[in-house]
Amino acid sequence: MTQRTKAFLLLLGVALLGAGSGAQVPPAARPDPVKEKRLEWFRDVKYGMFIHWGLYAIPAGQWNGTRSPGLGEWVMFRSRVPVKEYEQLAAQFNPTKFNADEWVKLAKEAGMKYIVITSKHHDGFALFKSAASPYNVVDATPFKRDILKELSDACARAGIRLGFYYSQSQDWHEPNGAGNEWDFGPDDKKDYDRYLQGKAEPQIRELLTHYGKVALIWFDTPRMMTGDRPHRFTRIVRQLQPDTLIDGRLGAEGDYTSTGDNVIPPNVNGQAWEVPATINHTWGYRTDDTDWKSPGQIAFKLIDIVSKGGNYLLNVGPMADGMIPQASQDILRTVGRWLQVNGEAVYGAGPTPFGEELGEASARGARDIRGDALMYQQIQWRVTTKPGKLYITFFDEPRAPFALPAVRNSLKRAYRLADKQPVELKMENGRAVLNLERPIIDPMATVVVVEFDGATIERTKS
Ligand code: FHN
Repeated sequence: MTQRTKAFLLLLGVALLGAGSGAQVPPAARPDPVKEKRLEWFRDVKYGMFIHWGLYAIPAGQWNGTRSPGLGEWVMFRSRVPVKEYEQLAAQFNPTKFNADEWVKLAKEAGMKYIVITSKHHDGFALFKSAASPYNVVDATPFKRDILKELSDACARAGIRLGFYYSQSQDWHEPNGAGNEWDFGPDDKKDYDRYLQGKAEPQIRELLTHYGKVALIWFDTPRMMTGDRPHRFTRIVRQLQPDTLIDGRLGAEGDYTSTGDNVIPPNVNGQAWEVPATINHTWGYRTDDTDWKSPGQIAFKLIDIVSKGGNYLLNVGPMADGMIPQASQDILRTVGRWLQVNGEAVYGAGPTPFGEELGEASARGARDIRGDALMYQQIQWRVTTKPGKLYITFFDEPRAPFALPAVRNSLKRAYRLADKQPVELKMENGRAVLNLERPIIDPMATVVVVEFDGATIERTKS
């Protein structure tokens, strides 16, 4: 990939964690043992599948023959479609090619360890049977099948964790939900608690009651989440399923931090966090967005995130017939094949003990508009760790010999993870150096394992 071979430097803002439209609320500084226990699986899995699916897959980025710019799932808002018109899409929703087992199989082949699906997005339409609102897939569509039930059963069969995205604040279908000011007037004149108590809170109860063990609830865009409102959701979650995680966009402290959409923080962060990200540019399907990230870009982002201590929640936007776009499937499976061979460097791996490979602060002390230092990102190599092992992933053929940062531990041996072939490792001027055979084994990403004495790396003081 030319980006990598040229080894160019990207300018990135520091402290992006928490930036972006929906992101917020860093967790408390002092570790809470109950929360840490809840988070154990989340810290290990590293890579999940986000699914944005709903009525918006039918117009797929157009309204009445006119292109509706922006995110596919925002078509109702962008084109100011009246509720009475938009809700007619429900009568057309008949995804006969939907097969929950196929979706779960794809996630597994992709190497993804958890799935999060939109149970109700901002348009207010629920992909599950709900007594709280008839605007749902079972009661309002010819399809009549409970998508979440089928998906949760398929996940249980395959042993993969399932979480539910739920738009708690914005609901453009409801007179008192946030966001729809073209049908219902200004948000500040609405009886918002009436909406919360009449639809959102009961639906969260339904999600936590009818679909088995729920891995997490992924709240989003916390508008008007003041006073006791977010805490009412927390209480429902904790009461019904105490192990269910709450993301970082409820409007009160959750279990982990959600970064801004597609925002990868520049440095290591020890708190639990997750990057929600698109595989093209939209979340919900749109016919005209075919600008897919390559498998190499996805692999880089995944390892970059893991090397900083986070999780990557990568989105697919199924089409109206229930199929996940073929391009998404192909990209995910290519990364999945790489993970089958190199997954040891990812799953359950800790962050880099170094940091110099991530980049460096701008020498001129440049700052972004929030006053944070800007950083030049390096993209040649990343490091992840397990006790006694360093995993060095090269995205470019490194200069030979490749000198590791100086450490106190004695280094025992080095080998390629993919085929276990030894890599020459020797000491030169007090630094360990690797001599990799050329060309490197996998130009997408080659992992070299370096085994060392002791459980963790101790840096040499400079
Ligand atoms: O408005 C939503 C958007 O449609 C999408 O669901 C993303 C996913 O993180 N969240 C909001 C914007 O941040």
